[in-house]
Amino acid sequence: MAEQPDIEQLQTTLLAEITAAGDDNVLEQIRIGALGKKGSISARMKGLGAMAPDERKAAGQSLNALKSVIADAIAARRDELQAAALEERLLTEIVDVTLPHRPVQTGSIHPVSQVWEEVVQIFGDLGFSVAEGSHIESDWYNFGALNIPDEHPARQEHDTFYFNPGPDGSRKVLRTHTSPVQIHTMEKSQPPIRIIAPGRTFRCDSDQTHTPMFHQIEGLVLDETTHLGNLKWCLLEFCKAFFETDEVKMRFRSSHFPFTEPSMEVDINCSWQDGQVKIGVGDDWLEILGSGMVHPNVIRAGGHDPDKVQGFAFGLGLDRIAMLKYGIPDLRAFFETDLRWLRHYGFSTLNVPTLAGGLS
Ligand code: 2U9
Repeated sequence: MAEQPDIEQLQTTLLAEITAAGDDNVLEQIRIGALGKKGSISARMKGLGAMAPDERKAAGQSLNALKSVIADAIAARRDELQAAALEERLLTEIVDVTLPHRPVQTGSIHPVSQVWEEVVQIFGDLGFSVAEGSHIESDWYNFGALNIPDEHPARQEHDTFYFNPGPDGSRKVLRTHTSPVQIHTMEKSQPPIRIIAPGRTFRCDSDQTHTPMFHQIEGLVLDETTHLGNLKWCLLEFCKAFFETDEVKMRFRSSHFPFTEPSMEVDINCSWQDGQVKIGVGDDWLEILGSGMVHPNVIRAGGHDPDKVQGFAFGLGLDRIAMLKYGIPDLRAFFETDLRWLRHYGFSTLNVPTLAGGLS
């Protein structure tokens, strides 16, 4: 429809350029050069104002027609180029679905979760069930029922996080050990009781070997006949299974806890080489847990008669035994949520620890 020779010429040139454009960038340059604000067609549009009315009308129509011819040609060429590019990709990017897949980076299990599950498996096999409870407890369940009265030095040792006092003046606490779980269990069940209580515990303490939140597993056995010999056997079986060695030796050292009498701390034999600890070999000793026969006052606080029932209890730090078993040097890294650390020390999600299939 271009009637003026100049416009005809411009159309011919632009169409030739468009046909020759080999990619999207070149096409875009042509579009800007013709239809952009300072483009060849726009420049001619601006010249219309200086023309006589008749001349302006004819030239305006021609320029508008040129504009749409060029815009259509650019769009058509763009479609052609895209179709060609797709065709080329389809020919080159062939997927061989029979090839083995690339390994996918998946999440991993935190060492504490792994060790938690391992300990649950071992004690499950020994006939223990798992009991859990609240992180927030009353003073009675965290201290009083465990034979830790007001003014008892153990209260200071526990570095307790206290909540603000309630309307009755009493203050709740973040549990400093999982022991309240055992008291609640004693209150609502009849012996024989055989439970472990794994969970988070809290103490207002932070340095190289302490974090304000840490993990414990405690155990409780209560029936009419359970004695210290049963305690020793049970803990020996646990250590052998956990450290995956039959060689481990144990040493029971007399100790003191308010909730057990007699009380014993338990060491296992180990050796140190180049700063690395090996369990079950060597003549050094390493403390791994605390234990004892449940104190009569605690049995009474749980609603039972210490003249009729007796039993043992123990407690161990999950973070600590995870470090020992898996050679993790720094406790604080456990809680830094560093993905590189987790990928290094973490465990496969598909490797669920079982005694039959292997723990680790
Ligand atoms: C009840 C009766 C008795 C739980 C016990 C320990 C010994 C012990 C420490 C180990 C390392 C805590 O994480 S740690 O610092 N625990 O030494 N715990 S006996 O005794 C109980 C608990 C509940 C009803």
